[in-house]
Amino acid sequence: SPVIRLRDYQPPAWRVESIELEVELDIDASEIVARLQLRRDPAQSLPLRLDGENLQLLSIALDGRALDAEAYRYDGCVLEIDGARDGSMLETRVRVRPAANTALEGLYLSGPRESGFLLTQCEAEGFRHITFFPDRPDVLSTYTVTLRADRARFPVLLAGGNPTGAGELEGGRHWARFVDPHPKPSYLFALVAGRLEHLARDYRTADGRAVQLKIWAEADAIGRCGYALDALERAMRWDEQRYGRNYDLDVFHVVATHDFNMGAMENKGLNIFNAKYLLADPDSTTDDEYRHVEAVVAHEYFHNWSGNRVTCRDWFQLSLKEGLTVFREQSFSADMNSAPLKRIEDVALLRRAQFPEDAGPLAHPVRPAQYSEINNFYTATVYEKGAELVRMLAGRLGADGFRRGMDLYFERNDGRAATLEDFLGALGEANGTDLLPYLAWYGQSGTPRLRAQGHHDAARREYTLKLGQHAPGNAGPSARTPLPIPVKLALFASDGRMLPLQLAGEATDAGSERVVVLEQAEQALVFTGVEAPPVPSLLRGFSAPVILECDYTPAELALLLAHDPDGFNRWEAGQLLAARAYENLRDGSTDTSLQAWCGALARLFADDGMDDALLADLLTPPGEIELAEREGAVDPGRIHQLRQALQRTLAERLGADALEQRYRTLAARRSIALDAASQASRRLSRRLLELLEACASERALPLAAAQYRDAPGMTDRLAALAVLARGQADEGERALADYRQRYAGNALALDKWFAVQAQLPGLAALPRVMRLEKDAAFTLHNPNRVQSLLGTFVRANPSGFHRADGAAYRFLTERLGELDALNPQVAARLATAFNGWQRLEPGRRALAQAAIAELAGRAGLSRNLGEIIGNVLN
Ligand code: HT7
Ligand code: ZN
Repeated sequence: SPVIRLRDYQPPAWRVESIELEVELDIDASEIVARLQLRRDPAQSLPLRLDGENLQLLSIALDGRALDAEAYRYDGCVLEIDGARDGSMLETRVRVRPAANTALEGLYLSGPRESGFLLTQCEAEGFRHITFFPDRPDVLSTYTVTLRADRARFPVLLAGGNPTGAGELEGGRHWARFVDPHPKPSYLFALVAGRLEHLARDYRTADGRAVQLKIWAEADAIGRCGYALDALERAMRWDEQRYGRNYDLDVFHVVATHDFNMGAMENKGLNIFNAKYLLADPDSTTDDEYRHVEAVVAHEYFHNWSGNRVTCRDWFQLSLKEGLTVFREQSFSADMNSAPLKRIEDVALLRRAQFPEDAGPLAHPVRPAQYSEINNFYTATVYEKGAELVRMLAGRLGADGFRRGMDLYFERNDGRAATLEDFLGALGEANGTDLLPYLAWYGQSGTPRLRAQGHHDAARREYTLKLGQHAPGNAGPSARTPLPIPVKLALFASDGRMLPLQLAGEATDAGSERVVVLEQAEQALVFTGVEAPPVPSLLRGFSAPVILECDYTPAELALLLAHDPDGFNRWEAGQLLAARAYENLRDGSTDTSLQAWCGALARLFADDGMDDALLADLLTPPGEIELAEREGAVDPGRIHQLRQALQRTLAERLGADALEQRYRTLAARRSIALDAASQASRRLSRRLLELLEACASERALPLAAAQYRDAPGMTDRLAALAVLARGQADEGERALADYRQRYAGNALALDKWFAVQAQLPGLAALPRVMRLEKDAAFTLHNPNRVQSLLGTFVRANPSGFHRADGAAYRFLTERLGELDALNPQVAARLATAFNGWQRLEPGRRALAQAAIAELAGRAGLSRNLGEIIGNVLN
């Protein structure tokens, strides 16, 4: 399939000033009339070419005259039309088949045909599945949309924009019209039609606009939309206060669907959400999920400015909207919850999802240079690493400078399709500084390494910190120039005090924390007035997305773990120490990391002043995926066993009695309250139960059984279920059966039932997954269900998926074949589980390679799956 390259970008030869859409909605066959007001770029002479896929062309007219068959050509992808001029009006009429659309791209049916509703998904290139159009983000048009449908079957008709009229038609049909005055690209178009209920709230923007907020869901779910509505209001206020951004239409609709390929979609005025990120109630939603709902609601809302008002020139600039919006979402969540915990969560995700992506055959720059299927580039690199790059820029400019830069960016690019250069240019110009050196971060793949080495000169009372950077092997040719790497740092005395920082040659001291931007390959910092060898705390708050190489001793890490007031770096020191402790167990090496880690945590465990949630995170060693990143020849089964042994050692050091006692104290105050302290207490209680499971499962299992029975909400219930399921006794099966029955009608809760079992470690996992596929509730047609069972198994259960006999590799390729025929986007995402196979130990590597090669050799793979499998294999 053709490769699209950034360097080949050409502005559109034809633009569409305005579009009028008339849609006759029906489950099996909907008809769409589109009238495009065309503008030709006088500098180009290309014929009019419109994208269109899976469209049955019914009629076509140019400037009011039906076109002869010779005047246009349609090859199934592109419609080429002769005779169009600047100012021409093109009218097409097409038919599409929503109920047969299993790819969930374009116009499709969510739910059963008798009761489900119709909706659209257009990003990235779904609009071409609805009508003929230049389906690229730099063609911005105003939209007038008229929907018509049977009133009884489709009582609610929605499209993005302000409602301008509605009425009855003959034969029980009705219509509704929407006008969106803000020019937008086609990927932001949306419509929804069906039997939906809503929850409404009046909102007044800071600049005085009265807005109706409406959340729509099916009748059985509307009672679970209140939390999202509150979150939306918080997000709108926050964007006004933090960025001075106001909402700009009279209505803002949000719709929940159970059938969605991604998390949510920021269509102008009509956001559509995967129900998983919108519905929430204590009985079926965990604390983590509540926070995700708040974050995703905010993320999609924030896109109204970072994405919609200022959109992307082309899909290579995807991180311009996604990295920026993730950063905005992260800042919002940090403000609404705990900032250090949020930072820990975000960095843990980066390490779990983005670092492995960046280290393997799917690595690509935040701004890729080429793709064959754009849907494959909605990646952790574009989103999460992209957000880290914005965070570095924001840190570099400071809060006021960043706000000034963002104001200029929005002002200058409002109503435009922009580039990353526009973004860096505005941020820099507003601050009288050149940020273009940061562009290098966007153009290279791989995670850079930062090397730090300290030397103390007692006689001179000086501490010299040498910093150096090097690009990883896969960074590409642009990696020869050094990157600007902001290193936030502090120095600690051996008693845990932070030292004042005085750089040689600088007049004033700069407090006890500062940011140094490493701009060369190497740089030495000399701190004066340092009496004794200090312990450096580097990259505080994870100030740059790099891998730090620093030869800390176990005692130095233990000191940071005990004293660093930067919550993130404290956790980081614990993670490093835990990784070293893991190596102690793995290699039988004799350094003192294991004792240092356990000892430091035992002291924190006994410290009454510790925050429960931070303590829970500190008591959690790096996950199996992160540990695998540090290995040469990966044996996931052994990593699992060693990590279990590490947890057992820690748990024994803390003591089963102490764990149980603390657990019981927390259990006695169980509630469903969502305040920070209640969430923190549930988080710690879960961790303590797991540690008890590791060292004394005979004591943990009865506690888990009682917790499952008495849990006031899903957080406690699911935590207990996971422990019971791992315990494998009858009690576990009984709890699973009870849960299955209790939540039979609740799709999101059932997803968790599948996921808990898909995570059971080792050889038991594959047969369990295959048995679960036969459950009446399992289907390959629903992306959430596929993710909960198959996605969890292949991506979050390394010891289960990477069985030594390779059976799970063949299982996955079989399912990928079936899934690809239904939904190529979902198949391609699942296939990324093969990423990293080259680093497996030889036996598994050969089996994985054989399975992937067999799949790659099959005829008829989609472009989505074909590209991922082709890249993974190489
Ligand atoms: N901007 C949205 C991306 C999205 C998407 C992309 C491809 C296929 C289906 C999709 N659904 C949503 C999500 C976001 O980042 O806000
Ligand atoms: Zn987004």
